[in-house]
This record gives sequence, C-alpha cells and structure tokens, in this order.
Amino acid sequence: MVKRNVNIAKLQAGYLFPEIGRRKKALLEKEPDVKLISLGIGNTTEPLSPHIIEGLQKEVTRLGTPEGYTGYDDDAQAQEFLNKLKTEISKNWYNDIINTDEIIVSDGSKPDCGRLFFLFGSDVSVAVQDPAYPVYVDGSVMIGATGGYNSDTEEFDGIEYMRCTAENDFFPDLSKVKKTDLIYFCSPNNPTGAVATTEQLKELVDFAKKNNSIIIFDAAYSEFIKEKNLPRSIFEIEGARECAIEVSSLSKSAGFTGVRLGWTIVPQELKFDDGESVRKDWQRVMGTLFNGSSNIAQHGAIAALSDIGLSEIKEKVNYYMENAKIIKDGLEELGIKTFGGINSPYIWAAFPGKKSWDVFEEILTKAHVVTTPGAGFGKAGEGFIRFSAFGKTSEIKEAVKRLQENFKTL
Ligand code: PGU
Repeated sequence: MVKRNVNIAKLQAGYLFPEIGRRKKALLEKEPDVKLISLGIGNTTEPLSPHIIEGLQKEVTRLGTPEGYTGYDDDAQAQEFLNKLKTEISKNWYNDIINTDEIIVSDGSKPDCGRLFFLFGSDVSVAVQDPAYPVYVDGSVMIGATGGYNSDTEEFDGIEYMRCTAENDFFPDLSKVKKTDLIYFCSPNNPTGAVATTEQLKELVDFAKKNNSIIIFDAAYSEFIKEKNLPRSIFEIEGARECAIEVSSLSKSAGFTGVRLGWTIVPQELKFDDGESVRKDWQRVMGTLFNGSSNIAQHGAIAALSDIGLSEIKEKVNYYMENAKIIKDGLEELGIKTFGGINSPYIWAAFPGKKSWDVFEEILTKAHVVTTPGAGFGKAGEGFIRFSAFGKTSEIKEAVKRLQENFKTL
C-alpha cells in the first residue's frame, strides 16, 4: 500500500462546496418533493449571450475544416488566435496597462491558483484574508506550506490570517499582520462582498514591497464593480508591478463557468530574491502542467471581449446585481445586517451569536434555500451566511419570500 500524502491528510474536512452538496442531498433524500433554491455556490445560471455563442460556433465549424484545424497552440494559426485574445484582454480589460506578454491565458482562476502552488512550492509562508475563498488555504495545506490543523485555535498552524471584519470595514489592519512570502487578496471579495479602495490597495502594495512579499490578487469579480473610482485590478495601483500577480477569469461575468477561460498576469518587473524572473518560471510551470486553454473557449473569449461582447457582459452582470439588490433589501427588511451586494455578487449577512452551520441548516430545512455558511471561509466568517446572487430572478424572489416567511422564527 502507498502511504497517503500527509499534506492532504492534514486537511480539516472535505472541500466546502461538496460538503454543502452532501447536506443538500441528505435533505432531498428525506424530503424528495422539496423544491430547493440555491443561493449557495456562486454558479452562473444565465445562458451565454448571442455574440459569444457566435464566436464559439464559428470556431467549432473552423475546427471541422482541413485548413482551419488547430491542435496544440504551437502552430502558427493557433498562436495568431492566442495573440489576438491577449491583445483584446490587454486593450479591453486592462486599458493597455498590461503588455500582452504578461498575460498567460488559462482555463480559469481556480486552476491557476492550483498551479501557483507549484510555482512557489512548499517553502513559502502565506497570509490570507479571514474569511477567504477556501482554495488559498486548502491549496497551501496540500502543497505542504503550512502546519497541521490546530483544534485549539481551529486554524492551520503557520498561516497568517488577516482578519477582515465589519469593525475594520473588511480590510485588514496591516500593522498586525506578520511578514510572509505570499499574500492572497481577493477584491471584490468572496465571501464578504467588500471592495478595497485605491488607498487600501496602495497600503497593501506598500506593505508587500516593504516585506518583499508577493501579492496574489484574485480579481475574479472585477466586472461587478459599479462604482467608477474603485480599482478593478491591482495593477491600477502604483508599485504593484514589482510585487503582484493577478488571477482573473470570464467565469462569473461572461458566464464561462462551464466554458472555462481565465488568465494570470505576471508583470515583467516581478523578480525572486535571486533576481530571476517570476514570469519565466510561471511560463515554465504552465508549459509543463497545462496544454493551453481550449481553442473553442478562446474564440468565445475573443467574442466576449469585443465591444458587443462587453456590452452583453454588462447586461449579465446587471441581471445578477439586480438579484443582489433583491436579496440584500429582503434581508435588511427582516432586520438582518448585510454587507456587500453592491459592487459584488455576494451578500454577507450577519447572525450575531449564532453558529453559521446552524443558521445554514435552519434556512435549508425551513425555507429550503441553500446558502453558504460563513465559517466555511474561516474563523472570522463564524456568525455569517453568504448569499450568492447567481440565480434566476424569479427563484431569487421566491427564495426571499420564503426567507421572510421563515425568518420570523429564526
Ligand atoms: N476565485 C474566486 C475568488 C472565486 O470565488 C471563484 C469561484 C474562483 C476564483 C473560480 O473561478 P474560475 O475562474 O471559474 O476557476 N467561487 C465560487 C465557486 C466555488 C469553487 O469551488 O470555485 C464560489 O461559490 O465561491
């Protein structure tokens, strides 16, 4: 028998979202006729828009012709399309503040987070926001960059947790944060819905530079920022090119959760302590562990990043943000304090004094609405529930109605 990877054995329990799935299934086994509404996992529900479909379909047709067929991206035609996509990302997503050779296209930001663990290996120290998207901590544990789960502190030893609470406006007090090699930071934030201001990100960049740290900035929700003065990319911040990597994706904005297309930006200026280029190593990791995003998805992305595509994206984002408003208003009417939901598709609702898994169960069994318990994102998430605005508006309204009927008893 082969010995189990000790790092995986260190993980506290299953990944958060499958655990929610198990609880959902358990309820349905008991009460098969129940019509559950999911405001849990942030999964898009709206069909792809016409221009994007056209881009995908054209590519499928082209792949069926002898002259248009492409395989791996080493041939000239495939390279040409990839370069076109990078140009669109640089021009239309980043207003030309990023060079095309700093964009490494992928199949999404979660897989890129996974491969980033290979880039840095196990010999790094890590800081994460608390609460945070679970991948940053679970991945760090899997690669062996942390100690084990400590049942006294209910956290992993060796991780620097940056508390993000209502009291600090969900931005950590950096004077209390220890120096680490990597700092994971997500804005708009999953799960709290908070968006860091330019001043706050400048503070973060200065902090990283002072400590020779690298920020891994997750911008998966940047398109949900409505307010013009809020930064959509870490690279809008002076000095970030020397200390940050950004992961991004079309999953949530363009509905590519199933199509799969994302990218990572590694600026030329970013260096390791021995002066070696981080970008060069990232290309080495990607060249070894990844064989390029699907050529079909790339064409969908080129269409998504055109003027028509971007206006279609805006419509989708507005649709989900309307849902966010319905949830937020509905909860507030019940006297529940909420955060987020304005420049982000997540509403972070406070249930002070309660255990979030208990509130999750109560909402699930009484209102038949699936949510995500805040504690699943870290200790500071205890007492909170995350509501996702990804869903059909009719179902969102029904869910709010059910919550309003049942919450009187909560
Ligand atoms: N980054 C953040 C901050 C996310 O919240 C998610 C998805 C991703 C990356 C993944 O993006 P891709 O580009 O599609 O890979 N978060 C969802 C889905 C759960 C999951 O396991 O990824 C959520 O509900 O939090």
